[in-house]
Amino acid sequence: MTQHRELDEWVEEMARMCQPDEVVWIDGSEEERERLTGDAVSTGEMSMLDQEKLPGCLYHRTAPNDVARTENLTYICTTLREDAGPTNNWMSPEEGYRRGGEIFRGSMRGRTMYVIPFSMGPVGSPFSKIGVELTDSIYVVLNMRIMTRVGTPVLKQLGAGGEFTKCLHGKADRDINKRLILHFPEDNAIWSVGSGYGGNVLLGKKCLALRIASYLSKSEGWLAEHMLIMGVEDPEGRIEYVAAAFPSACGKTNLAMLLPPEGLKAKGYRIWTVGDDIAWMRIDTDGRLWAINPETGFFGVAPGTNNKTNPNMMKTIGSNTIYTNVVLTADGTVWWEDGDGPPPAEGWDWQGRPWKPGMMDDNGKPVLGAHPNSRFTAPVTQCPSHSFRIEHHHGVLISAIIFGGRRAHLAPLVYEAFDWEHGVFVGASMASERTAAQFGELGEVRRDPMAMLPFCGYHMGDYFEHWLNMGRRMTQPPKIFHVNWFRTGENGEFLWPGYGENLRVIEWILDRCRGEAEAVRTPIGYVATPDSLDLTGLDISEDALKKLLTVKRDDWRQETEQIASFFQQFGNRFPKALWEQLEALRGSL
Ligand code: O2Y
Ligand code: MN
Repeated sequence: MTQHRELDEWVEEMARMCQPDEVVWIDGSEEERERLTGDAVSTGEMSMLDQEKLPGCLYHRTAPNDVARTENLTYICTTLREDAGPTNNWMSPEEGYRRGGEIFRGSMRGRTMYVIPFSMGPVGSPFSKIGVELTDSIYVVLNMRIMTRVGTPVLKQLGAGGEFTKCLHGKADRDINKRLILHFPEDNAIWSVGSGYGGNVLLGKKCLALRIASYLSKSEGWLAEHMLIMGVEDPEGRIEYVAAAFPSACGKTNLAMLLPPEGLKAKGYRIWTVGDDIAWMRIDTDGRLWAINPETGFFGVAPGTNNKTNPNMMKTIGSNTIYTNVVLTADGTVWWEDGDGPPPAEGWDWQGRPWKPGMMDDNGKPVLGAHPNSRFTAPVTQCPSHSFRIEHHHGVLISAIIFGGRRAHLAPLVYEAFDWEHGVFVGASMASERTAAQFGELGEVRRDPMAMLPFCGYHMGDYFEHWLNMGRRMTQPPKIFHVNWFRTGENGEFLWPGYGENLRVIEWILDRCRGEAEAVRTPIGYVATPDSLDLTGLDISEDALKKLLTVKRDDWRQETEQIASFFQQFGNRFPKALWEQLEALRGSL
C-alpha cells in the first residue's frame, strides 16, 4: 500500500485480471538485487557468469521467436484512427483493452507480479516522468533496475497524487500469435503482452520515453527524441553538447562514447557521454534548448562491439551487466561474432545448443553463436566517458542537433541547414540505405524522419508541425546539421575512415555554431570546405575529401522526387512550410 490511492487501486485491478500468486513491490535496494538474482538463478531463468572474470554479470536467453522488437504487433490505440497517422498501426482503445485483456486474464497464475515504480530522468527533475511497470518477469525487473531509477525514492516523489504512466507487462506464454504491444496515449498507459524481450518489455524505453513521451511532449511543448547526447570538451576545457539522431546500423552508440583520434587527443579533446539512445529536450527561460537522457543504462547490441569499434563500451560491460542471447562459454564467460578475441573452442549458442566455431547449417551457411540482435544491459555510470552531468536536474545545453543517414552516393560528409525550418526539412527527409546485414534489398532507401518512424506515438504530420513550433519559440535554437559517414568511392570503398575520426566532423559542427569555420553555400545547405576540417594526423587523399564534400545536383533532383512521394502520405496534416522547403530545394538545383 502506498499513499497514492489511484496507484493502489490500479495495481489491485490489474492483479485481479492477471491473477498472480503474489504481488511484490520493488524498492531498489541492494539487498533486493541480491535476492532477485538468487531467485532468477534458482529457477534457471538466468545464470551467473564467472564472478571473477565478470563480477555482477548475469546471462539470459529469450525464446527463439522473441528476439527483437515486433513493430508489426505494436499499436497506437487512439479514439480516432487518423490521430495515429499513416506510419503507425492503429487499434481503438476498446479493442486494445479487450484483446489485451483476453491474453492477460489469468496469465500470471503461479507467478509473481512485481510492481516497479520508476523515474525516467533524475527523480524530481522538471524534465522527468514517472512510470509504474507491473511485470511477471524477474529479468525485466533486473533490467529496469539498470535502465531506470527505481523504487522507494520514486514512490516518495509520486506522493499522494502525482501523475504516472500505467505500464502493464506479462510474458503470458510468449506465443507470437498472442503478442501485443499497445500504447494508449490518451490514458497515459501501455500494455505489453506475450514477449520477454528488450524494447517490447522494458517499458520505460521505447514505449514510454519515446511513443508516450512524444505524445505528451507535443501538448506540453517539449521534445522526446531518438537521439544520443554527447559533450565535446575542447583544448580550453569548454564542454559543448550535441544531440544526434541516426537510423539503426549507423553507429549511434559508438559515436556517443568515442575516443578522440590521436591528432585531436593530443590537442586536448575529450568526449563526455550523456546518453546513447533517447533525449528529452526543453526550452528554458534563456530561449535555448536543454536536454537530459531519461535512462541510466545502455541496452546495446553485442555483435560488432569490440575494442576497435567501441573500447569504452567494452570497459562498461565488464561488470554488473546482463547479457542476453550471446554465446555462453564453458568457463562461464560470453562471446559474440565480431567481438574481441577468437571464439571459444566450444560453448552454447543463443538457443542453448552446443556450439563450435565453423559449424555449418544444412544449407552450408555458418551457424551464428550469438543472435544478431543479442544484447547487453549495463549501467551508464560504468562507461569511462560518462558525463558528470547525467544526474543534473537541469540537463545540458544543446549547441547542435545532428541528423544522419547511410547514403553511399548522395549526401556529403557534413552540411549545415540554412535555419531551423530548413533543419526540420532535413530531419523529415532523413533516409538510409539498407546494409547486407538487414532484411530487404541491398541499397534500398528507407525513409526514417528524425529516426522516429517506429517511435512517434501520434500522427507524424503533427510531429513535424510540433518541431516547427518549437523553433518559433526559441530565441537561440541549436543549429541543425546532417552527416553521412558512409559515402563510397568508385570501388565501393568508404571514403571517410569513420570511428574516432568522426570527432573531426563534430569539431567542425561546433566551430560552425560559434561562427568559426568555413563553409560553402549549396542548394542543400552549407557544406564544409576541405580546409575547414581539422585533418591533423589523418591519412586521407585530396581526391577522397573532394568526393566526400561534393553535391551532385542530378542525384539530388531524383531525391526530391522520392522525398515528395514520402511526404504525400501525411496528407493535409503535413506542414505547408515543409512543402515550401522542398520547392525551394527543387528551385535551386
Ligand atoms: O530489439 C530490441 O528490442 C531492442 S531495439 C533498441 C535497443 C536499444 C536502443 N535502440 C533500439 C532501437 O531499436 O532503436
Ligand atoms: Mn534506439
